[in-house]
Amino acid sequence: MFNDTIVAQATPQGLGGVSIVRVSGPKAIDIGKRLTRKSRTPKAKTPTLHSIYSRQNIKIDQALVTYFNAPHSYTGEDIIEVACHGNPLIVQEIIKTACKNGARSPNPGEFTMRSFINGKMDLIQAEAVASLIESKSLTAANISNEVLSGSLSRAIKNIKKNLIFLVSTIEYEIDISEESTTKKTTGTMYKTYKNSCLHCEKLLENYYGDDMFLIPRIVITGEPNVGKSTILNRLVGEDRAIVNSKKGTTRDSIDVHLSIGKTQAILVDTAGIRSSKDEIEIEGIKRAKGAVDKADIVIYVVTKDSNHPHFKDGKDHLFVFNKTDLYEKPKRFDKAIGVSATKNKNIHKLKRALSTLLKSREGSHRDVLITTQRQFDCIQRCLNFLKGIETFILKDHIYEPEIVSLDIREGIKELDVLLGKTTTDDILRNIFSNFCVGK
Ligand SMILES: Nc1nc2c(ncn2[C@@H]2O[C@H](COP(=O)(O)OP(=O)(O)OP(=O)(O)O)[C@@H](O)[C@H]2O)c(=O)[nH]1
Ligand SMILES: [Mg+2]
Repeated sequence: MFNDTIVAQATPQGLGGVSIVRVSGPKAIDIGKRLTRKSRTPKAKTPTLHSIYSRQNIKIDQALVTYFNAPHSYTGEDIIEVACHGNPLIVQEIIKTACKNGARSPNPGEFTMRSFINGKMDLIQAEAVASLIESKSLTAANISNEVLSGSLSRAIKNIKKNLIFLVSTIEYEIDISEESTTKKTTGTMYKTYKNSCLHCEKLLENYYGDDMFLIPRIVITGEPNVGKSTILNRLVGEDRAIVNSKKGTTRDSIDVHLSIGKTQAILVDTAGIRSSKDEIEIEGIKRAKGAVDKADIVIYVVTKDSNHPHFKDGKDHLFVFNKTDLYEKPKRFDKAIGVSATKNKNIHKLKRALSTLLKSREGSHRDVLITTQRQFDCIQRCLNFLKGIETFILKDHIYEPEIVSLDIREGIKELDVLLGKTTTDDILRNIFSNFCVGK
C-alpha cells in the first residue's frame, strides 16, 4: 500500500458536460469531506449529490461524489470520485483543494500502477487498460477487454502451472527418489512438456500487432476444375487468378484483398484437392490444406460430379455449387448456393451470404490473443528455454534432468516477468509511462 494520496482529472481536459476528478490514497476520505464540508464518511459505492467548496470555502459547484472503499476500488485504496460540471476552472480548484489537503499529482498511469502493486490486477491486465483506451476499432476494444478480464493471464498461469508440475516432479526424482522415473510419470511429463510448448506457440501465432491481424481470411477450396479461381475473380471483380480447363491449374495459394460493403477480408484461392503424383501439385495441395486450417471462413465449391464435402468443425462454411449454366444442382447438394461463375449468376447471393457471415464475426474474437511486444518477447523467451531441452525429454526417459529442470525454471521466470510477479522499476516505468496521467 502507498502512504501518499494522488489526485487527477480522469476525463479529458477542456470544457464538457461532466468532468471527473479522482482522488486515491489514505487521505481520500478526508479530502472528500473537505470538498463537501461534511463530517460523516460517505456510504461506499453510492453516488451522492453534494455542494463542492473551494479553498476559500466558496460554493463552486454541485457534483456527484462517489466513495469506493479499500480494497474494493480500482486502485485497491480508498477512492473519491467527484463528477463535477465540465469546466476546467472548477476541475482545477477541486484538484488544488485536494493538494492543499495532502494529495499530489500522480505520474502517468499511477492509478493503474497502484492497482497492479496492490494486487488488483497483474501486469498483463494493466497493459490491457492502456490498449483498451487506445483501441481504434470495436474488435480491438473487444480483444483488450478480454485480456483485461484475465483471458491471457489465465492462459499464462495454466502454462506456468504445468511447468511447475514438470519441474517439481523432476527435482523430486533428482533429490529423493533412488529409482529412475517410472514410465507412466515420464509419459505424463512428456505430454505436459509438449503441451506447454504448443500453448506458447499458439499464443505467439496470435500476436495482435495491428488491425491487419484481425482481417478475416476467406479460403476457397474444393476439387480441381470446379471453378474456384473463376469464383475468386468474380468476387474481386478482376482477373487475379489464372483460369484454365486443365485440372490442377492453380498450384500455389493466392491472397487477394476483398471488400464487401464496409468489411475488409483476405480472399485466398487454393490448389484443387485430389490425389496426385506430381511433386509440385502435392506441395500445392499441402499449402491448400494449410490455408483451410488457418481460414476463418471456408468457401467449399463443388460441381456436378464432385464428392460431398467434409466440413471442418469450428469454421464458418459457405457451400457453393458452381456451373449452374451447365448442370442443374443435384438433390445431394441441396444446401449449396447455386452459382455460375462464368455467367455471373447468383454471385450476388454468394456475396450477400459472405457479408452476413463477416458481419456476424465483427467485434468478437474467439482465441486468446497477446497484444504487446513485451508479452510476445516473454513468451518467446520462455519457449526458447523449453525448445532448448527438447532432445532431453523423451516419451520414456528424461536425460540430463538437472539441465532440464534449470531451463524449465528459466522458462517459468519469463512467465513471472510477464505476469509482473517479478519485475524491475525499468519495466514498470516503461509500461506505465505510456498511460495518461489520470489513468
Ligand atoms: N460453364 C462453366 N464453366 C465454368 C464455370 N466456372 C468455371 N468454369 C470453367 O471451369 C474450368 C476450371 O475453372 P477454374 O476456375 O480454373 O477452376 P479451379 O477450381 O480453380 O481449378 P484448379 O485450379 O485446377 O483447381 C475453366 O475452363 C472455367 O472457364 C461456370 O460457372 N460455368
Ligand atoms: Mg484454380
